[in-house]
Amino acid sequence: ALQANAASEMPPIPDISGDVVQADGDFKIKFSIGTTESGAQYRGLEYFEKIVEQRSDGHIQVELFPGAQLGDDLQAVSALQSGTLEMTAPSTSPLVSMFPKFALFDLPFLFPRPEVADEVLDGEIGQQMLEEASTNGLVAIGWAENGYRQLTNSQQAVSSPEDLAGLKIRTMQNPIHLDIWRTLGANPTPMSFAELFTALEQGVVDGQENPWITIQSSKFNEVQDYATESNHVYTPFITLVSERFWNRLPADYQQLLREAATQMGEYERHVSRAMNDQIKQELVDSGMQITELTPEQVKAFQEKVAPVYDNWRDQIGGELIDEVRAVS
Ligand code: EAX
Repeated sequence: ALQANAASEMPPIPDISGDVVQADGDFKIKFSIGTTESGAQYRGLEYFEKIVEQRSDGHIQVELFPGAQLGDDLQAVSALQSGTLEMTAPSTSPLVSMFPKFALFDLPFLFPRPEVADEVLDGEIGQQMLEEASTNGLVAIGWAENGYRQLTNSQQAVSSPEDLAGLKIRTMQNPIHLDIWRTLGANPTPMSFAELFTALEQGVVDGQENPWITIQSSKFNEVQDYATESNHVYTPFITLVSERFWNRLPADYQQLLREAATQMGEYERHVSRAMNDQIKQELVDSGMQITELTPEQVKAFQEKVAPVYDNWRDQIGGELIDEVRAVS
């Protein structure tokens, strides 16, 4: 069982800077996320709530719904589209069916360091992606991070692609992730995040992959004995607003939400990274066996999974991939 209370050791929520924004009307934002209250994402949302409530002088109220209680990533997005939910921040991966270029972020081993992800997300490419995702009833206003994904399973230590043979791995609802695990020799199956804990507990799947902080905050370590520090994909969170709600907001409040989303994204990434090593250690302390890979072992995964780049190059755009690789 989990002992340490990670939340208490998270970097504190910063003070709010910025003037009060005067505009007409009172508004309520229900903000739903898939990860639970003890994760970095929720901490970021608390900061967002504080900024928005304080700078709107209480005229915008934010209510937080963690742990997929209002639905998983895809369900929350469709609630935004129909206008029954105001905000959510899903992993980009389940949205690839709507925004094909988001497949960029699912390419294995694309970002060698978090700073490269920052440069891409906070630069022109990230801006273009936000604009492209601002359609179909959605307005995209910022980036945060889920982070580097790590493999866990209930069967055995994994240090090579060969060790994956026959392992049933849950993936996000995303065709690139399916391709990755098939190419590596595992037996992947897509599944909603909301169903994942039970599926692991009941042995419907043997394993899954998520960042350490999400593994801990969802208690997957209680039903998974083995983990591999694979860092195989870096997953961003994208901050989305319902377009129906957005269009009711005065422009000054729209601008306030944009600023708050940017500040949340910076802070949440800081929290996520500051917590990463500590949480990995807490997972070890809780009894999880974590396999760290040597550079040669990482290379074996990278070489085996390389064909995935060719399979998705046309959909993503070769130039875009080359541009990102040039940043690295
Ligand atoms: O909202 O589905 C998953 O594995 C993710 O971590 C989820 O997007 C979190």
